[in-house]
Amino acid sequence: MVDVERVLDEAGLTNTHVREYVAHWAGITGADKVEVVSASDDARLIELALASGELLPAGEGSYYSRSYFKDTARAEERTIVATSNEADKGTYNNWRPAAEMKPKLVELMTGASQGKTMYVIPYLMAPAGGPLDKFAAGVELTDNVNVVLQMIRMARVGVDYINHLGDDFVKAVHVTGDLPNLGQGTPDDKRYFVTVADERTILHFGSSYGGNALLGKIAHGLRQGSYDGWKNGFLVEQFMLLGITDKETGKKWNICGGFPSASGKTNLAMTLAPDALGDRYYVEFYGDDIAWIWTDENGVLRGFNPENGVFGVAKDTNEKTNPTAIESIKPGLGVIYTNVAYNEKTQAVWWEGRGDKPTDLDGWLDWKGERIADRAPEDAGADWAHPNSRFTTTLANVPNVAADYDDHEGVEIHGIIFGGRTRDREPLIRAINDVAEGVYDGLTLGAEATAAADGLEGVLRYDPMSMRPFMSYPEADYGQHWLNVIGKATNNPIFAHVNWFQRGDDGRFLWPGYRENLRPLLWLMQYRAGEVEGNPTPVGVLPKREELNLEGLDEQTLADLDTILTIDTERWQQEMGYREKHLAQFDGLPEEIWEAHRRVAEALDNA
Ligand code: OXD
Ligand code: MN
Repeated sequence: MVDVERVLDEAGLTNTHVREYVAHWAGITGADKVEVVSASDDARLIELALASGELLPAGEGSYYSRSYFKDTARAEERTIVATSNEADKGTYNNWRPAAEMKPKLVELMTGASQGKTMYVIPYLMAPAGGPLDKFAAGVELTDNVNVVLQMIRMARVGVDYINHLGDDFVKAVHVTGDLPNLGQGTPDDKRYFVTVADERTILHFGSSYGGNALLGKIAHGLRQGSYDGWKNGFLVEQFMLLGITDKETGKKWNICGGFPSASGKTNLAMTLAPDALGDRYYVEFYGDDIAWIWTDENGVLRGFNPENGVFGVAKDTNEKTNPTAIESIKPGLGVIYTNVAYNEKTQAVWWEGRGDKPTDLDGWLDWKGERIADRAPEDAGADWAHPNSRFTTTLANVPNVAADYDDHEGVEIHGIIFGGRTRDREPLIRAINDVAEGVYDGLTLGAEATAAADGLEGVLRYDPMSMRPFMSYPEADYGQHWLNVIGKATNNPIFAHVNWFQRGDDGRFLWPGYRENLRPLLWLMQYRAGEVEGNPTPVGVLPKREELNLEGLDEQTLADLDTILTIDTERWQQEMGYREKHLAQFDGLPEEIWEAHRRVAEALDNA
C-alpha cells in the first residue's frame, strides 16, 4: 500500500480536498507508487523516460515518442459528456447520465495502474493570478510519464497553482490501460473518455495520446471549461489568438477565431507580416488552439490563451507554411515529437511536408517504428509520419510570442473570425456588423467534406464555432450564451468570415494565403474603425479592391482578386437551404439566430 500522505507532505501539497482525491484514486487504480510533479521535475523525468525507452533522443535537447499504433488521435465516438441532468443533452456532446458512466469508469480503472507510478499533476489552464483561476485549476492523475512531460509543456504545473483553491479544481483521472487489448474500433471497444461536467470530473481510460490523455488541454481546457463558462458567464472556444501592431501609429489589434481542422488555424496563429508590409506591421502570437473569452466590468471583450504550449500538427509544417513553428522546435528547446518519422542512427526527424524527403534510407523508421528501407514494394509510397503526428513546444519558445502572453488580464479582443476551407462561394473576407449575424455565422461554420468522408460536393461538414467535438452542453443554449457574452461588450468587437482556399476553374488557389492573410485582417480592423466602407452584400461587407493593401502581391493574385471579392448569389442561396437543416437540429435555438438566418436568406433572394 502506498503511503500517499507521506508523499503529499513531502511535495508540499497542502490542499485537503486534493489530498483526499489523490488518496481515493490511488486506492482505485492500485498504482505501486505515487509521485507529485512540478515543472521543475522536467529534466529528471526526461532522463527517466529516456532510460526506460519511453522517449528517444531526437538531437540536442529534443525528444521523440511513438504511441501505440491504434492510439494516434482523439476518439470522438468514445468521448462522452455526462451529467445528472438530461437537459444537458445536446446534438454533438454525446451525453450520457453520470450515474451510468461513473461506475463503468471506476470498474475499468480498478487495479489498472498496478505496477506503475501514478503521477499527480497540479496544473492551471490560464496565466496565473486572475479571476478565472478557480475554473482553470486541475489535478491530473496519470500513469504515463510521457503524459506528464507533455502536460509540463502544455500547462502551468506545480502545487502552488492549487494549494489555495480549496475544492475549486477539476479532478482529472487518466489511466492508460492495456493498449494492445482494448479492442479499439471494434464492438468490444473498452475505451471511454468521459467528462462529468456538473461534477467537474474527467475520467479517461484507454489511450496515452494527445487530447485523450493530456486532460488539461481538451477535456478541461475546452469541454469542462465551456460548461463552466456557460454557468459562470464566459466563453471557452477552440480559437487561435493573435495580435497585430501598426508600428507607424502604435495601434494594436487582437483577433481570435475558429477554424475547423485542416483550415490553416495554426499557420494563421503563428503567422508573420508579409515581406512587403513587414516594416510597418508586427504580428504577435498568443495561442494556436484555445481561447477563454469574457466581457469585463468596463464592457471590454477580453481573452487569453489558457495553454502554456503548442501541440502542433507536424504534417506540412515547414519554413514557408509556418516559419515561427520551425523556429520554435529548434534544437535545445525541449521539444517532444510524437509519431513523426525518426532516424535511429542520426536521431533526425521528418514528416510529410517538412521538405525534401531523405534519399538515404539508412536508419529511417516510420511512425510505427518500422524500417523504411525494408518496406515491401507495395508499401513504398506509404506515409513516413502519421498524418496526426505532432510537435510539443512551450509558448516561450515561439519567437514572436507576445510580451504579455502570460498576463491573466488577457487582451482586448477586437475581432472574431471564422474560416472553414471552402473551394468556392466563400469570399476572401466578409465583415459582419451585427452580433446575432456574427453568432449565426459561427454556428453555421463548416469546412468542405473531404471527398472520401461525407461525400457530397459543395456540402459543408458543419462545425459550429469549430467546437463540434468539444461541445459540452446543448447548442441552443450555446448560441444564447454567445449572444449574452458578446452582447454585453461595448468595445465594438467585429465578426468576420475568412477563406484562404477559394480555387479557380483550373483548381489553382486564387489567394496565396499564409503571410498574405494579414492583408484582409488589416482591412477588417480599418473597417471596424470606419476608415474604409467596403461593399455591402447580403452576407456581409466585402473589401473594395482598392481598400486592400495590395503592395507586393504578384500579377496572378491581382488578376484573381475580383473573383474572391464578390459573392456567387446562387451558390449562397443553395447554402442557405443546407444551413436551415443544420440549424433545425438544435431545438430551442434563440429566435435572434433564426431572424439572422431569415434576414440573410431574404437579402439573397432580393439581390
Ligand atoms: C485537437 C488538438 O485535437 O488541438 O483539436 O489537439
Ligand atoms: Mn485543437
